[in-house]
Amino acid sequence: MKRRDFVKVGAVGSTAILIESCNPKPTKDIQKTKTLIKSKKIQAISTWNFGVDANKVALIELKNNGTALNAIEKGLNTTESDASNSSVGLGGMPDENGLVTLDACIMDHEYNCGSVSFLQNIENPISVARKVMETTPHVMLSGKGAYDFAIKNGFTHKDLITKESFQKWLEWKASKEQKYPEINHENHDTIAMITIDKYGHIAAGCTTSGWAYKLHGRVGDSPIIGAGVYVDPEVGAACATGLGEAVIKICGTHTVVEQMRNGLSPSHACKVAIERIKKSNKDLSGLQVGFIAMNIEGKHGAHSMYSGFEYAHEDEKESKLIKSPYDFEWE
Ligand code: SD4
Repeated sequence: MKRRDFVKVGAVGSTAILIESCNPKPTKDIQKTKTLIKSKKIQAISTWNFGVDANKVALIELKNNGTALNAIEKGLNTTESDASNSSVGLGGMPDENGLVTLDACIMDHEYNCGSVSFLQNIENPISVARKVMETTPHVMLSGKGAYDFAIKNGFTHKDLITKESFQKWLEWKASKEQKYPEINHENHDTIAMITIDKYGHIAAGCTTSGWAYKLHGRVGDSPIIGAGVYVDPEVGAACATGLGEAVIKICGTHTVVEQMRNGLSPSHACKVAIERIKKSNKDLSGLQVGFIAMNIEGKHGAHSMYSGFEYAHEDEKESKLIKSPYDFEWE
């Protein structure tokens, strides 16, 4: 063998070894996780008071033996298509240019996830996110690419701004200061949901038009896996709402899930993430963030920075709105 050939073989050989050590052969560990889910009690939790209606739709799906993932999609579609809700999908508050730009993501019990960001003119971004997850090798599509993908997959182009939100935007545009509205209990955006189905599978998702009057092109935490939503079938799931910039900085929902892995209850885990947000932001005024979480035993909880955050819970017995524990009073 010539030296040149040896170098060639050697290089290929070492690359092969390197690739193998970076990507060890799949073990049975992932399969093990499927049996770790302890609760088969069907239930849904979701953010804010509009979560009540979304949970209802999710529970119908779950009662009909539907999957946790279908329940997430159908539940969140309800809020997206509700024009009276000014913060998700149709009727969502626009950005500074008067354009409604949407973020959404979805994740199942096998670490599969899909997401869209900065998507315009599509009413149901959570369904597009699911399509990304199920039909492409990617996790996230953005902007025009996400829109083209949606149209190619049968979604229809729709004008999402309503007369009311356009009027409010005109008033904001005419105002001297053009300040961003604070995200609080009167002015909130995201619907995020966690479900468990009768097979003991857990799933989560969220969908939003984001921060009203944001800079054109701004993307929040909601389409970012580990920030707006995270699911680990060995542990549980978490979702975030509130000021996305603060959530991204601490990988919010991943942080919550890791705290549950360490043995904390869902609400305690959410509280730890809020503590991190306190540490990582000098100015906490108006910085509302709320987390919801559910573990694989089906226990759920929440914690927020300020008062006013609530989440909806529904199982086969009842539907209720639960006030989240918080650290500061919203004044
Ligand atoms: C965002 N987290 O775009 C979203 C907004 C939100 O309640 O959740 N508001 O930053």
